Amino acid sequence: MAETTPEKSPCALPELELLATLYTLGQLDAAAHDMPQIALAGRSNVGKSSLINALARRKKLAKVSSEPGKTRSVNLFLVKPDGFCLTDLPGYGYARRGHEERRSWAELIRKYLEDTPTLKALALLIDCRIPMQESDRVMADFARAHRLPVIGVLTKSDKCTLRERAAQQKAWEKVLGMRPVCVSSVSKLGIAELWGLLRAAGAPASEAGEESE
Ligand SMILES: Nc1nc2c(ncn2[C@@H]2O[C@H](COP(=O)(O)OP(=O)(O)OP(=O)(O)O)[C@@H](O)[C@H]2O)c(=O)[nH]1
Ligand SMILES: [Mg+2]
Repeated sequence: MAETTPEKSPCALPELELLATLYTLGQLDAAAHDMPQIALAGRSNVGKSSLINALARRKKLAKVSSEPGKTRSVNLFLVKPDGFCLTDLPGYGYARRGHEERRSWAELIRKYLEDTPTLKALALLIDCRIPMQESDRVMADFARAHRLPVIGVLTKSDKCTLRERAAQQKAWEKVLGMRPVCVSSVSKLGIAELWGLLRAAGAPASEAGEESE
């Protein structure tokens, strides 16, 4: 009889495990920076936490809400067995939080992005349904200025027609220099393709074919 491994059979996609939840600049400083990391950045409510759950094939690993501003911390998820982290960041551009709270989130995001030497790439999540927003362009410029590779991700693609998706991909390709992948955390469109991009970008140096010391 053929040997089966049911728990691994649906796919060879990685598992995610919550490693750390960081609320303050001090906690960021104390966090281990010895692992390659890829950050998920995007406007509030774009679907970052839902995407973490879709990638993990779990419902409640990351907290999701229809209310913008749900994620208030920097959450590190270990990708197993690959050995890099996916980081769920608080969303930017949410006006209804108090000025002080928005300022401290922005500071947390900026510090994380600037002071994580092992940051390998930025997955920039953009709502497929809405026209290009200045805040997303600012984030793309920030990544370019810091020589951080960007993986463009068009979220909530289940809400868009094929024609709308193609138009958004074309428009964003000009800005990002790569064709963004269309995903849906509801239909799971593009999730396997995105895993391919994330794994290629997050692979520790030795696996990516670079010489290790
Ligand atoms: N139709 C559809 N809805 C989605 C998708 N992804 C997320 N949503 C919905 O969008 C809302 C926001 O999702 P979250 O994952 O919490 O968004 P977030 O970017 O983490 O938000 P913040 O933590 O506030 O920055 C929720 O109501 C989700 O159910 C998707 O692919 N398709
Ligand atoms: Mg969130």
